Amino acid sequence: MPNTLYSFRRCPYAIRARLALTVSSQSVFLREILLKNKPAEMLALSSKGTVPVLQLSDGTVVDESLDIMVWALARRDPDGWLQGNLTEMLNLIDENDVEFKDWLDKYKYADRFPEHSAHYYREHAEDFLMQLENRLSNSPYLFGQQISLADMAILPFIRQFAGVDKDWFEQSAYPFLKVWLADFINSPLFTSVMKKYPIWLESEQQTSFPEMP
Ligand SMILES: N[C@@H](CCC(=O)N[C@@H](CS)C(=O)NCC(=O)O)C(=O)O
Repeated sequence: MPNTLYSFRRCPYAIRARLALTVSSQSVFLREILLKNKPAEMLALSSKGTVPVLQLSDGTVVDESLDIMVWALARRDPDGWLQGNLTEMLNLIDENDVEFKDWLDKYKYADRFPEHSAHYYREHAEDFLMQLENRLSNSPYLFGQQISLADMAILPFIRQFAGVDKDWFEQSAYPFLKVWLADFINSPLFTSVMKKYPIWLESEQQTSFPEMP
């Protein structure tokens, strides 16, 4: 059995895993799932029930998106995503995954958090955006002249943030961040990982990912 990835197209964690698997040319069987109807096979591998989940052919289960990225890049890292100050990168990713993600969820689903307004949640999320803008005003990517693990781990979340209120984002004061995001969204790599796949059903044929050209 080849490596198998349980994934959900729009999930930013699953997107970052697919980005790393693709750039490092690690082929997997892709199982597109529905979060509201998770397959028993996936829950048996990882009971916490989050995507992405990667099952390796030797049976090892990797059920954290960042671990999947690092696993793939450790095997092949043609664009040098792991080059640079890894500790600092991991710190920034952690800030994204813990604090920023929390504000992003509250901003996105503000009706579920009526204690404060969407505007309030967005302002808190903006602390992180300002930090990124500051970095990007000094260099084209978060950690210098080339794309790194940090860019690819964080970009899917900034895309989600921008999509909550596109008009607001368009007029916001983050020129460098906007270029960084637009370049990512228009890249062949991002386009390739956002291809739509039918929901995986047990009886179905396996879908290979990434697709070979
Ligand atoms: N720390 C996990 C978080 C993954 C995560 O929270 N994924 C979301 C979807 S974006 C999920 O599966 N949520 C479970 C659910 O909605 O039931 C990782 O990095 O892989």
